[in-house]
Amino acid sequence: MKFTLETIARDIEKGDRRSLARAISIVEDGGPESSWLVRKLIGFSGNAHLIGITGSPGVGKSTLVDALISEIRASGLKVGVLAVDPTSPFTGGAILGDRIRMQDHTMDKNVFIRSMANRCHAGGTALATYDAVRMLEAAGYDVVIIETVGVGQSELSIARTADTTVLVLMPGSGDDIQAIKSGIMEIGDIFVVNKGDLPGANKTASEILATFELNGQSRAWTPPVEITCAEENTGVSKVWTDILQHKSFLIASGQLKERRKMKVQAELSELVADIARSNLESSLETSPQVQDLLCKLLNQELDPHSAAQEVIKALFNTSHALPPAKPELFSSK
Ligand SMILES: Nc1nc2c(ncn2[C@@H]2O[C@H](COP(=O)(O)OP(=O)(O)OP(=O)(O)O)[C@@H](O)[C@H]2O)c(=O)[nH]1
Ligand SMILES: [Mg+2]
Repeated sequence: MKFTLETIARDIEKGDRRSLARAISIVEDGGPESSWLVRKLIGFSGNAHLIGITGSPGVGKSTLVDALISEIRASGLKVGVLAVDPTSPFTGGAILGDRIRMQDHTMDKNVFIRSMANRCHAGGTALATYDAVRMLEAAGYDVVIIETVGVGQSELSIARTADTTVLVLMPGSGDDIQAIKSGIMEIGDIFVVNKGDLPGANKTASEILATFELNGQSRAWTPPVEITCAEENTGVSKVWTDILQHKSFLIASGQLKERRKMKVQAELSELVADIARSNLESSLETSPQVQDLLCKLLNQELDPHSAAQEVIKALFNTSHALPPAKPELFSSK
């Protein structure tokens, strides 16, 4: 079946779910069609509150998201969920699990849940996530939840796409507490100790609070620490209230603008690095100038530091001409 990029863009604005799903696949693939869609819909983006839910594997993020969806829907808002796992190729089961767990909401036309495919490099997933969020915003979603596993570099870059980041732990998450202490995990605006039905939840919550004192800084926003049992929907409404309060705080303090500025900055530098990388890869093969540099490097006529400077000059002096998108004849997969 043939679809045009024009009809996809038009139908997204009307909130059509099939077009939205197609658009997200397109931005996942990247390329000129993706750029075309983003350019077309950019004016409709920027309006959703973005919530990042992150934490180690199995702490109950998806279960919490599922419970949060109900809270968000009860307040009449449209909610989109992107489940992203950039690190592991072995998450098929977990992602399927997410879908099964969240199936209560599949009949609700104001809930859109989507797993983001694993991409070959870290920047790819983050970049695709930014654009997938834009598609959801263009389709009128008020809240977008981004679920990511873990606390590594690529997850952090995804966490940075969020306005409010919720860090989920569970009783006995000693390694996570260490990570918070050492500053690796200083990304939580709200902390949740899930599986509050298991022993040790209060202890874990106090340990998190103790790390705030350890860090010592007086912050304008003190992250609340909630204990939940997502499976039984206990404590989840408190988390939603915290998220709303954090949003108000971000707006009132001017931090929302600041965070979004950092975000576009991060996106721009990732995008430029991405383009530079692919330009470099193709010019390594084809550019006579680069071939000449390689030759000089090989013969020790030039040092690699100077060669890199030359390549950068060459890469940034040539404009990266996008191949044209085919808006009329796009064939959906
Ligand atoms: N006891 C208890 N178990 C829970 C609770 N919430 C979730 N679980 C269970 O914990 C397991 C993992 O839950 P998920 O929601 O898939 O966790 P996750 O963090 O999304 O996992 P990944 O996406 O694989 O990292 C499942 O078996 C859930 O049923 C809870 O509040 N209490
Ligand atoms: Mg999950």
